[in-house]
Amino acid sequence: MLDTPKANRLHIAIFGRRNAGKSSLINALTGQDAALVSPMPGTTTDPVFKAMELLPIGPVVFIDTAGIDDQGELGELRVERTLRVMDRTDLALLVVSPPAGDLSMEREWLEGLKGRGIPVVGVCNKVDVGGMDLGGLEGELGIRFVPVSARTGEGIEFLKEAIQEAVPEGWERDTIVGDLLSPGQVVLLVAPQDIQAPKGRLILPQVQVMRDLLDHRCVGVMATAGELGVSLEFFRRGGGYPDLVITDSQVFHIVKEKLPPEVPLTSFSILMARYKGDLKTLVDGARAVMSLKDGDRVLIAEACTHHPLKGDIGREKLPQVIREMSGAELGFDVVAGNDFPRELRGYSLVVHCGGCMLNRKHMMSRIMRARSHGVPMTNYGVLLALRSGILDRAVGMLLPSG
Ligand SMILES: Nc1nc2c(ncn2[C@@H]2O[C@H](COP(=O)(O)OP(=O)(O)O)[C@@H](O)[C@H]2O)c(=O)[nH]1
Ligand code: SF4
Ligand SMILES: [Mg+2]
Repeated sequence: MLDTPKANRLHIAIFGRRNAGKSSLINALTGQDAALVSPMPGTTTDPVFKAMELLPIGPVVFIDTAGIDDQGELGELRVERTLRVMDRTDLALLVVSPPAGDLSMEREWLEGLKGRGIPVVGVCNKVDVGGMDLGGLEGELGIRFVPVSARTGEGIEFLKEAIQEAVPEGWERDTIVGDLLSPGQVVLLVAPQDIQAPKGRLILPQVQVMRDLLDHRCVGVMATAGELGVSLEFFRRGGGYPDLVITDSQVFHIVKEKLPPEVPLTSFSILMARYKGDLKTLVDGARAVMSLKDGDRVLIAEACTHHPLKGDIGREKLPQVIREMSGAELGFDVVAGNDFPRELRGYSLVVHCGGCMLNRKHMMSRIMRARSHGVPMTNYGVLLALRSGILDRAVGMLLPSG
């Protein structure tokens, strides 16, 4: 992801007066100490663009608008600079910290941002020192403010959730696997031996992966598990192995047996979990199943409303799997469609469906809500990968180790 070109990163501009805590906030959000010491008086006060990873949202560029609140003879220059920043902003944070005092500058920024249709997340910083009337602030400026402390980290997960919810449509991760490959690399896709429904077609993840490979000028070769030997023989004649193998989870074990451990191997469902959500959160969530205790409640969430079928995965199969894996007596709630609860804190785990009908933004909002409530979250595919013992290998090349 570090290779994401700057232009493809979400640009988050941070507006706030000097000392509101803009630089500290960048550090708190990214967990890095990379932000910028306040500029010395007299040096340039041009906005600083910093490409960073905002986990788990993804690659972003923070625009630190240091010095943009300068008054006086710099007035005209300030307006000019502000406009230049706003032209490049996808999402804005408006930071206020005590004592709030006169809010004319904040109002001016807010008007400019709203006029451009840029979503704004209000941040009330330095809650550790107190002295801020949050309701009054929200009333004055007409937007919601998330109370945080960049110093102690309080509220930072809630702020990430608010940022994720404000991310404009269209800012979805737009690659499934192509970002891991270079043009010209060859990928072997493996389907189960007896390809099931739908007749005469491939299923959506297979089609999407193939399209993504082509978009990234990679070569996709596809076979069923039955023809795996022949396919690998084909590669061997060329002197090697595929650069990556992506298999259906059902035949993961067969594929794994035939591939040397150094050949990268993953599954369609793991790639889709990464594409739709945050793979690390989902993998950690799956592992949290092992620490469930008697009496814990688990939320199972499906994005579609359909009649529960007998043996339905969400209502019967999955609770059984989770009971077996954890060895605990658990309570289950199942929700479907838009009924994903606002409050998740009563749960010890959330298991979501693959979310093929949700866009990434929607799925990420749900993941961020679970994170800010401190509740582990996983999905069916990742959980089943853990149970069948394929998770470690399947996520090996997709997650930084550790
Ligand atoms: N108590 C407290 N101090 C903070 C907090 N955030 C920033 N500060 C302090 O406020 C001052 C200005 O912070 P800085 O990030 O440089 O503000 P900027 O000018 O908006 O970039 C520094 O002394 C920070 O240590 C916070 O959450 N709580
Ligand atoms: S996995 Fe897809 S089809 Fe199934 S409930 Fe979730 S969104 Fe709907
Ligand atoms: Mg600063």
